[in-house]
Amino acid sequence: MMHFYSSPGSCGIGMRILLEETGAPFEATLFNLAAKEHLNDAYRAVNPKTKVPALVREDGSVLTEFQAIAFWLADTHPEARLLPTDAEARLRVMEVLDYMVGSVHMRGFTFVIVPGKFTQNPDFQAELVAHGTAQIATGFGNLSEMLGDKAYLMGDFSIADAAMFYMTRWALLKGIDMPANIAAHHNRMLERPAVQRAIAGEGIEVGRAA
Ligand SMILES: N[C@@H](CCC(=O)N[C@@H](CS)C(=O)NCC(=O)O)C(=O)O
Repeated sequence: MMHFYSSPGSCGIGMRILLEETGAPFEATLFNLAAKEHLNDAYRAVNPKTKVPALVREDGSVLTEFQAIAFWLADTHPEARLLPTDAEARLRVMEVLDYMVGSVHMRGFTFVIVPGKFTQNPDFQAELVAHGTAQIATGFGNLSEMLGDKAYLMGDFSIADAAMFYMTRWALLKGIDMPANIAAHHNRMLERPAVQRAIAGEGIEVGRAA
């Protein structure tokens, strides 16, 4: 059986949603990142990058990085319809996923949520939070344009929506404003049974957007 490594409250919720969407059986190990539970030798042997999410597949091989795991899950579970089949549309999914993970998450939310990873100086931390907050505003602005009046980023649900959900959850927790269509996307995601199972599995609270 596959083994999923995550942490409640992390970006791992996005991947767990996709696992639940496939219906594939998996076991999970959940780390408390703040307590540095993921920085142990056993997990270093699984994922030397010591990040979550990571997925150990049935054959024992390990996949890391959100985009890679998501594309693999989608391609190996075509019946779950997590990715368009058209080459151009798949490329657009890759494009928006990379933007969300590489820019909005890494250059935005990371600075807002864990500025203490970068500096112990409270003034510098405040600058990082301000910088991250501005990056998130730009990011949500661009994502709002991409979403438009569609139900999901690509029209139909895809792996990209799971990534946006982990960030809309963080935005709610941090009191960060979201454009109305992004807030509606968050609430729409909450209606999906796979999202509800993933939230229960990670044991987290997820609010509705106003
Ligand atoms: N590029 C990685 C990023 C994953 C990542 O940054 N995960 C965070 C949680 S949201 C993490 O593992 N943090 C623990 C740490 O940095 O020690 C991906 O796309 O999966």
